[in-house]
Amino acid sequence: MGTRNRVLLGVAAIAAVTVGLWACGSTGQGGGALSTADAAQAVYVAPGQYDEFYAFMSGGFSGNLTVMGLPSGRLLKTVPVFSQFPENGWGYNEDTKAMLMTSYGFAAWDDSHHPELSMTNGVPDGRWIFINANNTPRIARIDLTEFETKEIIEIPNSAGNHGSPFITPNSEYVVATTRFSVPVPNRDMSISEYAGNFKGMLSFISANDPGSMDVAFQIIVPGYNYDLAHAGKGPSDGWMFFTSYNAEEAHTLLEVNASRRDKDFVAAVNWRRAEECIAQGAGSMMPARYTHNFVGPDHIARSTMKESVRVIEPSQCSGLVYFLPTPKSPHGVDVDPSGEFIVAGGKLASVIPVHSYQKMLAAIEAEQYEDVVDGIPVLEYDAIIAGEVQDPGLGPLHTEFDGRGYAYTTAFISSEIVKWRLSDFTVVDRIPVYYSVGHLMIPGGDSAEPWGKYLVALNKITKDRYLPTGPELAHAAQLIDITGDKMRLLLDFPTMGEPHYAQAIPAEMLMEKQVRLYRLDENTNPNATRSEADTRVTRSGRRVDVYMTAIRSHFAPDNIEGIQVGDTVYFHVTNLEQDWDVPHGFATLGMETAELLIMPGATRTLVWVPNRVGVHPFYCTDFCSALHQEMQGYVRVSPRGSNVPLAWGTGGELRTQPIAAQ
Ligand code: RUQ
Ligand code: CUA
Repeated sequence: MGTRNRVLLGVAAIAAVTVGLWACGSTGQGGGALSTADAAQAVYVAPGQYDEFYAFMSGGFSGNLTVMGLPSGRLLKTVPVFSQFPENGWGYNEDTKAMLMTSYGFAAWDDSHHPELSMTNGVPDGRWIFINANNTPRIARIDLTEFETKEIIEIPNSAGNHGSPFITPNSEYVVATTRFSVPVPNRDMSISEYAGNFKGMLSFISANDPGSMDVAFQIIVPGYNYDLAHAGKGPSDGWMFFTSYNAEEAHTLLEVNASRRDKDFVAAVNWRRAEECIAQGAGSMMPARYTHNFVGPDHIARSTMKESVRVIEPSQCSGLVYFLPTPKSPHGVDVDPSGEFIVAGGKLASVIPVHSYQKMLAAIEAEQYEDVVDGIPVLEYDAIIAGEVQDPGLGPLHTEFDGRGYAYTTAFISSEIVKWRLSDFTVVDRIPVYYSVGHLMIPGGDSAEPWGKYLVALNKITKDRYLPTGPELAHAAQLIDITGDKMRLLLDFPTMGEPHYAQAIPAEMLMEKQVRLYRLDENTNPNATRSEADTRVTRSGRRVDVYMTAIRSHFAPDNIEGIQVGDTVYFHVTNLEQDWDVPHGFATLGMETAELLIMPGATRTLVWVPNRVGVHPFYCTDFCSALHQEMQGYVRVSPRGSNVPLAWGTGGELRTQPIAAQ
């Protein structure tokens, strides 16, 4: 046996031991035996072949979205959303900086949790995907013909935008909940005055009209922690269900103080009723500053500030909100494909409670209330419960559906996926996952018509699953085949950041409509240069504008003189290519920002303030052609006040702008 084989065996042996250690509490059964060869076959995508699904994985604390292929688990793209992304200049260049503006100022980072595909008739339609920013509350819309973030709306009166951006069946709204209740309006007050003064907010954002995302209305609710949400569908279309915990209204050591009651609430909101009440004048406009950022047809992002938002109190609109008592500190709330069952994952509960939509309606009709809180009726638990899933694993969190009558719930503490039957709430299979699974994702698994072939477990803890890489390990996803009676583990694959949640859609729904290039004759960017003949450099006081083009394999101009230390130099670079997959990059020595990466036919602007005298090379950063290494240029930087005239050119004499004209 060669050394290499011995090493591999050694690694395998260690892995086997540590798996034993970390498979804490998993019940051991399940995971229908599958040979390695069978599993490999099931996930193998031959060279040149495509994956069956696009999977959109939230980037978690990377703030972005990653696109992976299923079943291969291959990384296809990172779409920057809420965090600056130096790889393509997102949030660094002049054209995209405005996307990261908030009412607090420029936010370079956020924490994204839940990608949600746009829907038509309760089924993902592949137009857009939305994703939330948790820290500075925002929702983004990403266009799925370009895989680019096009719009971001900030959510006022909110803090910790966790239960977001769950979508209604025809994309009328995406929602946002405040995980952290805060004073509304936010003001200087003692934290000890929490009870009664800190409020929750359930926000409905109109989503179906690109360029016009806005907070349609907010519903003010008691000061609990609002965690997750899902829309009703089919018969329950028109309702949105939100989990809450901390009905104790604790403001310190929630670990203990928010776990005292044995039930918290699912808030059921009748959003059609909200529309009626608003039409009749309910609610009022409250001053609130929040940004709306949008990339226009010229590919330039602009940020505008909104000044007010409509807020409704449940007492102003009867029949708007009901509380469904739910054990215990519920986390996920998921609605089955039929729209009848509302499944809540009680982190500390020993069963999975399944509420019935029909029973809920009947209980509302019969006024079967056990209490009323801040004008919100609390329905009787026994009147609305359809059933409880027994032995669901420890720490049930999230549930998705396969469209064939089964539900799949993650159990965080016992590290397993539990499969149960919707007809009788009986557990029929379970499979251990490695380790500590949060969300799971079945393509279309929260929709009216799941593509129930695969399940992806999104695990929080990796430990020994991959080659160790120092203290920080990539998060681990696991692909599971759910086509048979027994779930079968197929593949482990690493992910970027923390993919809290993911969604997936069949490849054929997106691949044909991908934009391959931007047409130069449709480039409306005011700084575009559509031909080399138009390239130029202008000075106005201390500001210099360089109108530059890039094409295989040169920049025009590629020699520039007459720049002075302390000038503000705008490089407006247009990529003249009209061919798929030929971006050019741009970077210059000593710049204090990220590169430009310019798609074919597009224009991007980079700002540089040279701070020392000398000749500064610039170059193309993306290997675009055989002569990519020749794709370079020089900027001469002279001392401030120098009499070197502004001059530029490519391949010949420099053209000069006389000093007098400068
Ligand atoms: S959740 S911590 Cu989606 Cu289970 Cu964010
Ligand atoms: Cu252009 Cu490399």
